[in-house]
Amino acid sequence: MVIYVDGRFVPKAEARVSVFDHGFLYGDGIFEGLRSYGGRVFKLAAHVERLYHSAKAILLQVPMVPASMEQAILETCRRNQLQDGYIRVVVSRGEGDLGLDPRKCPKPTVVIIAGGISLFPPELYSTGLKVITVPTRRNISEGVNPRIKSLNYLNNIMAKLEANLAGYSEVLMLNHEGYVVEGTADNVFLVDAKGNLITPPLHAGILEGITRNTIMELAGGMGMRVEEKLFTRYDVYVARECFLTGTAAEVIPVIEVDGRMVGDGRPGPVTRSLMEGYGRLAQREGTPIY
Ligand code: PXG
Repeated sequence: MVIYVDGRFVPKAEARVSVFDHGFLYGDGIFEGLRSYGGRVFKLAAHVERLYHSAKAILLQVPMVPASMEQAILETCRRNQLQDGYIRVVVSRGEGDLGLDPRKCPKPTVVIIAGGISLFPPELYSTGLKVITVPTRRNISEGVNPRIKSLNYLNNIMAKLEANLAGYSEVLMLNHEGYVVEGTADNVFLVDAKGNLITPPLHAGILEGITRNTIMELAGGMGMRVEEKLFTRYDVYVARECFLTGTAAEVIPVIEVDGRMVGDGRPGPVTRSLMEGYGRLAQREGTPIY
């Protein structure tokens, strides 16, 4: 495996960043996670655009234009002969001193890793996930806005730890007002009693997931009514179906929340057709690596 580090391709064992890098010292940086399917990078332009938006929000100047970033991602995939894989792009504030002043970091660090994926076990896609809600709330938008895909994932990791302590592997996170907003690395959808697809709006304090946008388009194309609106745990308990979406997880059914069975406790028909539709799209679309 070779890794892109600041414009050079280096073997995995030699890929290093400084212990003075503010990405390491303070989580001062941003990232993206992409997938490739059959030698094509899925939603490349959308991920690169979100990376630059995250950078802008934290006043970080990525040291290349977006078109060069796309090329660097594709070149990293080529050098690793990637077919079906997971790609991580990280841009940090760079090396500075031990104070947190970003002015001491003259050069951002750019790392691109093209490798394998660690997914939910395949059987969970047919049986569905059991999740809980936890005490840790999603960051408020007036703090580190959840729309920024920052290197600060402690908020989500705390929620994951609480789930793990209770014997679960995924959670539904609530925002500071108690609305259901996200998984730890996934967006959330419901199918309500009328058969409408519902997902929290961006102003609830969520990452604008690229899979989320794809699923909303796909569902619209299948003639479903899609609404972005706030919902509570109660709405999830009485929903017909619930699922999570994300680049790594794709579409994964949720069949139990806080001990309440969702629907009949099995992945529902809407979830299953969206899982299928997403899979087909991912195999068909994407920027060719080769
Ligand atoms: N919400 C949060 C908080 C996320 O971190 C998503 C939603 C889904 O977004 P996309 O654009 O992927 O549909 C994410 C995804 C991983 C991984 O390896 C994914 C994310 C973060 C860390 C790891 O699955 N972000």
